[in-house]
Amino acid sequence: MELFKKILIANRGEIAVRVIRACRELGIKTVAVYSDVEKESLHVKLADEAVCIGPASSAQSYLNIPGILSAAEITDSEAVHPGYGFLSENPHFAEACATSGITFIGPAPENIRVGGDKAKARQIMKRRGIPVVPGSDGPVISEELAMKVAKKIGFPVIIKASAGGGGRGMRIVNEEKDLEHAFYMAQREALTAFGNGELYLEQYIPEMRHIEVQIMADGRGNVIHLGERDCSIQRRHQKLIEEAPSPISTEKFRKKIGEFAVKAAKAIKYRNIGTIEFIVDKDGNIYFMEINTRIQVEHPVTEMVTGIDLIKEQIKLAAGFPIEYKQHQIKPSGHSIECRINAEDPERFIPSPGKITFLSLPGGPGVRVDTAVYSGWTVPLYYDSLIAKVIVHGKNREEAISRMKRALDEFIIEGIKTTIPFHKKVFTHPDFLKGEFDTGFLEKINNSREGKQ
Ligand code: MV4
Repeated sequence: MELFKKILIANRGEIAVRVIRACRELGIKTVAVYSDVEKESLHVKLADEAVCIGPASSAQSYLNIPGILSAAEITDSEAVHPGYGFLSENPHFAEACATSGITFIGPAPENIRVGGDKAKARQIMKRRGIPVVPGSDGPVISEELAMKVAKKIGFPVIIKASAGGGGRGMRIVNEEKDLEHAFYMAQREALTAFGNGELYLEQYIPEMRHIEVQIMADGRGNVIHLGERDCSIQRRHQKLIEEAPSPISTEKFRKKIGEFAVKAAKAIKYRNIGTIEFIVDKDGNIYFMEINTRIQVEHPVTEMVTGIDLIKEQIKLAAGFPIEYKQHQIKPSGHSIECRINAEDPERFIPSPGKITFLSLPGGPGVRVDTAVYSGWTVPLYYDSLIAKVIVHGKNREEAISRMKRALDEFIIEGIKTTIPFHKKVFTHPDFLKGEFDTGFLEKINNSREGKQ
């Protein structure tokens, strides 16, 4: 078996640069694709070749399947890495790559389909004996069925979209009289956002933590997990800070959640790397939530504590190599935290694109910055506002926190607004420092701040 000679990266920004770095280390040539407004972007400068695939709008460039496949064909690329977002979880794209004789670096189209059908994934896991939050068995096809299920499990309940993500089509329902309206609102929202109005229902778990497990599967029956990440610090369903291990984790907890994750991956005959997301309630009960069938933004925290390069692993798995680790060899060491730095107003979280007039990045012991920005580059307004990820590693959580505070202080970014001041505030909050938080943390600290004014 051989690795690929050349890979096309069907993405932009920091993840495109991250993939180029892995390819370089593996001796693989790289092809960047870019839109009209990204000629001067770093992924274009760092790749061995670059192909313009269309105008600024994502729909006509980074989401343009025929354009990307043509670029792969004219450059003799053997494989395509989709990064995250864009076409990374599009089963049609994975299939179209295969049809064109190009390896899609990711899971099988069938794996992507299950990941995108959250009601079905839940049903599969429930039947396999993996704990799920009490709720519907598969989709709720009518408001009447939703009411029947809700009465059985008790209020509050949460209605979620089968095709969901990003909180769209999601409704918390506190009492019986609100269910009918919420059901139709959620259905309409899901239909508008995803072209699919299918819904499912779960008991609402207050004070939940979002904890996910990185898994790796080689399609030969070998599945291992690389430990958990705690992604509970979210705002409007956008993760802002992630860490590994979870502050609530123990060896026993990791073994348990890890075994659930491996079982979930085996249940759908998963291959390549992926993430199993769980809800953990305040008593530590673990429930399957969903499967993410891509490399995730927060993958570096797992890399920092395991020493494993997840992008290289993705590439090797896609080329057909078996996993070269045994579960017992995976021992997370120390603690890692990531802050997502967005080009946004830190108070109101509205985008702040524009020219970066001066840039100086943090460094030093235990600090990693994944970014595609440079002094003089203009942040385009067309794409998501993530401009850098700062990832720290320390021997324990305390050291990781002190390194993150230092790194945040070292950043100098002039010309645009960023969320760095927001992160600095979080890193002084006593509950965050104690590791005592849940997915409601940011709303809570915001409300208490407003309450004082
Ligand atoms: C939940 C939940 C409570 N119970 N599921 C799912 C996606 C993630 N971004 C938030 N999700 C939640 N799922 C059950 N069974 C609470 C959340 C949740 C949330 C839901 C609605 C509005 C705001 C929220 C903020 C954090 C977490």
